This record gives sequence, C-alpha cells and structure tokens, in this order.
Amino acid sequence: MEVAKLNDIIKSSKNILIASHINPDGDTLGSMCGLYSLIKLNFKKKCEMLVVSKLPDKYTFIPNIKLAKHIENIDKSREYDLVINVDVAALDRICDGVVLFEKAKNTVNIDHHKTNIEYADLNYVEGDASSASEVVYSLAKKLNWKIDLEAAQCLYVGILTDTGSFRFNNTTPRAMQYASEMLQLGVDPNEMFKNCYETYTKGMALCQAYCVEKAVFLDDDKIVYTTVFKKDMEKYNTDEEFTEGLTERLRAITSTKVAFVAKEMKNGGCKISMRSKSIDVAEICSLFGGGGHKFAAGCTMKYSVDESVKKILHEIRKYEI
Ligand SMILES: [Mn+2]
Repeated sequence: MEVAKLNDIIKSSKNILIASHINPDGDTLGSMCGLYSLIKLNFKKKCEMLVVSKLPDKYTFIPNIKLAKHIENIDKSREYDLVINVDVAALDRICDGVVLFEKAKNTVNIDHHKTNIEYADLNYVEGDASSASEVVYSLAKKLNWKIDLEAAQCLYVGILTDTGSFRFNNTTPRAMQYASEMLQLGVDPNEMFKNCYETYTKGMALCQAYCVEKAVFLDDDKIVYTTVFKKDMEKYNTDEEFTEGLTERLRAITSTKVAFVAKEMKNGGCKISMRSKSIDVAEICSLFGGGGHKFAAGCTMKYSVDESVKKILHEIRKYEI
C-alpha cells in the first residue's frame, strides 16, 4: 500500500479519530498515543482517541492517554473525516466504535496481525512486524515525519510489550533497531520496564500464585491450563488485569507445549488466553471467533469456564503436539 496516501488523507481531514481495541494492551494504547503525538507534531492537528474498555491502571503513564475518550462518552452520531484503527485485527474489536468507523468519510487500518482482512479504505498491515507500534514507526520514517520523545515513548511501549520484553519470535532486527532509535531519542528503558512490568499489587501476585498452584497438567505435561473464577478475583481483591503474564508463566515450564488460561468474565462467558511452543493457537481461537498470532492468541467463549475448557482441550488434542 502506497504510504504517501496516508499523508494526503491526514492533511485533508479536519477531524480524526484513532481507535484502539477492546481489553487494551500496551501495543494498541502505545500505537494510538504514538500516532496521536505524530499527527500533532507533523500536521499541527489534534485528533481524538477512542478506548472501548476500562483503561488498565498501569498504562496511565503513557503520554496523552488520559485524553482518550471512552466509547460511552463519545457522540456516536458524529461523522469523522477519518477513523484510524491501530492494532485492530477485526472490526468487532472496536465494539460500538464500528458505528463511527462505518460513518467516517475515510478509514485507515494500521496493524500487524496476519489474520487482518484489510477491512478499511487504506490498509497498512505488516504481518511480520512485532507490533502495530512498529508499523506506525515505520510509516513515520517512510513519510519523513518528525519523531519526538513523546511519540517514541508511546511506540516503545508497544514494541516492548508485544515482544514480551524482546523475548518472543517477533523480536526482529528491525524491531530492535527501532527500539534503539527510540532510546537515542531519549526513551528511558528502565523507566518503561518498571511502568509496564513492576506493577503487581499484593493481591494480584497472590492470586497468580494460587492459579499456578491449581494448574492442571495433561498428556505428559505437554498441555497445561488453569482457571480463574470471579470468586478468586474477589477473594484476592483484584480485577481481571492480574492474569497478564499468567499464561506465559505456564508456557515457560520446560514440558509445556500448549498453555491456556480460562477466565470467568464479569458478564458471564469465558475468556481464553493461549500460548504455544508448537501448534498454531490462533487457528484454534479463530474457531471461537477469536484470533491473534501463531504462538499467542485468545478468544471469548459464551460457555461456562468448565465447558470452555472442555472445548478448547478437544481442539488442542486434534493436533500432534
Ligand atoms: Mn499488537
């Protein structure tokens, strides 16, 4: 996709909305705020930012994140000249934001999910990029945009968190080169690390320990899963955020090939987070309306936790692992 078109479309738009996905992570928020900073700096335009879920507390340090509007507080009858989705693999990931997306004169889709079906007018989807933040940064470079410290801090968060601190397979030379350039712009890696990872409350740490303790190991320990119920979160006085990193901990066990966490949702249903060292878990999650990456994916199921676990196990066991 021709990058110059992005310049033209931003220049010709008076009101712009940048949208992030449901249950936001560091990448969708980092790329949203990073793009916001870049548009402000290079086009002297202020855009609006949209979040469709509660903002995780730990990400409130991201520059300008507090300017983002929650979907409940935004005028849904508004017609934007331009809506830009970042890290949004499928349109339903922006929930009611779809109304605004469909009414917009122009739409742009900046992403790195291989499952992205390029649903916008302009699509910048790089399946090999570590993160949507990396794609935003690469666009900024190609378009010769100025990049300041504020933008670099935001985009660094996306690369850092989506590569699991430069540990996953998506840690490419380019991802590290960009991160290096961001450090040259003044990003403080230790400060970023502390903000993104050293954020557990006592309740969160204890609830994670409890969930690891009750993990179920199957098929010569190649499959491991654990469950999280609303009553567990109540007991430890923690919310759903605490499970971040839990699936990775289960995958980190030497015998594990596939790990997943099944979490009871507040409004019923069950959220599955899967990690793998062998099979394509995005494929399994897509059977239930989810998706993601080969070794890290998720889905939301409308069944009880126990029922969801059964269904997921059934699908995993269709593979040679
Ligand atoms: Mn991402």
